[in-house]
Amino acid sequence: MAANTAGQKADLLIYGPSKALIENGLSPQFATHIFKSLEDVERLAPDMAARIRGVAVTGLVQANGKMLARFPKLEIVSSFGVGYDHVDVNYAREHNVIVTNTPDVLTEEVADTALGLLIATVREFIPAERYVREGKWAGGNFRLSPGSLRDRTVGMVGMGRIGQAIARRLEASLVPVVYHSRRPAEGVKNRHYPSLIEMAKDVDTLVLITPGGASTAKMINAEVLKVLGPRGVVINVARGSVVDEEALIAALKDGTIAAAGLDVFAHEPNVPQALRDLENVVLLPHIASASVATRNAMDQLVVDNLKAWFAGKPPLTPVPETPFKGR
Ligand code: NAP
Ligand code: 8YV
Repeated sequence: MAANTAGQKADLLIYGPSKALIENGLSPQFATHIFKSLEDVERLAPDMAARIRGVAVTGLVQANGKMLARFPKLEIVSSFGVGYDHVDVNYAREHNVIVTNTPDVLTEEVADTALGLLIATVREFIPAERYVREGKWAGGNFRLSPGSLRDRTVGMVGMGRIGQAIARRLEASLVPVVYHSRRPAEGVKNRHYPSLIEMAKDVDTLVLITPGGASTAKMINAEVLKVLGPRGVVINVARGSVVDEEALIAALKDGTIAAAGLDVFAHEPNVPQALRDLENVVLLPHIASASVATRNAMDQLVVDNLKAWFAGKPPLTPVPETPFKGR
């Protein structure tokens, strides 16, 4: 319940970047304690930590087992973002803590970004735009792009909610799509490759949209890039950890692949100088879901999961590792 039998409001930790919608959404009903970083949380007094029953994680800040263990009465972690590799779900499961994320409300926005990033990368929109700004057009037309979507086959790495939304867009653009994931996706008719390397041999474009974490770490490595080949394009809207960044930089430099479009990086917000120096890569600052409307919907879902839980209802969007099994 949002209040205990003595009528006291439940104590919640709001952890991560400032979010007015989350703070204002929770503060009327809960006793909220706002901490921005792991270092801040470590300074939280033990008697206060002992009262915390819920955590709102407002961005990509680490909620590891050591941090969560500070809260012995913790019941729920409501995390912003559909990806939750920054939350220790093993700790949560072992301690009967529910973790929720924000699926679905961002799916179409992220898919839009993926398609835009692919087209910008293949058709060289960024240098073309710079050409106009720099007043060079009057001196002659911009070069023809060597790349085109017309002759490409996309191999999706991940074919979940967002992967399928990207595939729909590609197919509407008459681009053939196949995919790799550990199991065939239910109801999806595109060809499934159980082996990533076999798929990379058959396609020239990879669109990455898996979770981060141990099972996908550096799955796009030098071997995958080599078989993708010199026409190869890699679009990453998943997590930076999914790509071996060093191997990608080397492959972009020596022509092992043609180009990449990246929304995510291994050590955000730091992007290696070697990547920033390359012309054949389009770099975005992790903005795939970053429109006002979509981010508001994600913030609201963080709030609504906590409200539902403390009203005695099931959480709205628990992650598969911590399913709701009743109270
Ligand atoms: P989802 O519905 O859970 O789909 C995940 C897909 O990845 C599934 O097809 C899954 O299939 C596959 N997958 C998982 N682990 C894998 C592995 N080890 N090897 C191969 N495939 C694997 O999730 P979603 O809603 O589409 O979101 C996907 C991810 O996109 C998020 O977790 C997040 O990391 C990323 N994302 C990024 C942004 C951004 O701002 N750039 C925004 C939203 C989401 P199997 O389980 O059968 O393998
Ligand atoms: C967010 C994301 O930008 O949902 C995800 O998994 O990566 C993005 O939508 C991210 O959570 C940053 O806070």
